[in-house]
Amino acid sequence: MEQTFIMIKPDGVQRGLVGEIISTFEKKGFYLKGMKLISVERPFAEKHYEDLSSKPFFEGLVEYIISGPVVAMVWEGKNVVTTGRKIIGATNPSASDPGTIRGSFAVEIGRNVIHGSDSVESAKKEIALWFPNGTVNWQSSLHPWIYE
Ligand code: RTP
Repeated sequence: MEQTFIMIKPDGVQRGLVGEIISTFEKKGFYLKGMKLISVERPFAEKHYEDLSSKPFFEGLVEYIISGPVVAMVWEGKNVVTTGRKIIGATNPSASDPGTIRGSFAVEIGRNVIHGSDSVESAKKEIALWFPNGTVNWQSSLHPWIYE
């Protein structure tokens, strides 16, 4: 089953949105496969965002991510990468649809509460980076009222 990497950024943690975000993914029908509250160091944040290193906002982005603890999670389910991005909403909250996480809770692109992998390939890379020892080994029984 497909997996994605979701991170609640420091603003989401500080604003008390952790429970609501987890609840949104749970209620959708996805399964939580890994989770930790963690403060990351600068080199780690730079590694996570290495594809954006040439962007003018890179330094500010890294400062933002290391400014407080984040909640790193692995979620599993059918099409979880694409659907997870839809639940999160567009990168810039001014363009995020109402009802999405960013559309409901964010104003600024540089304080947009949450990250979600943009492809299955990036999800694999990000999960390996954030959970180098793997995730908890448990098998969720697929809910027959959610998965046919
Ligand atoms: P994310 O990786 O956080 O899920 O975001 P994304 O794919 O929707 O957007 P991406 O282009 O990969 O940018 C990563 C994060 O960088 C910050 N950003 N700031 N100031 C700016 O113009 C700007 N552009 C992007 C955002 O926090 C974005 O989520």
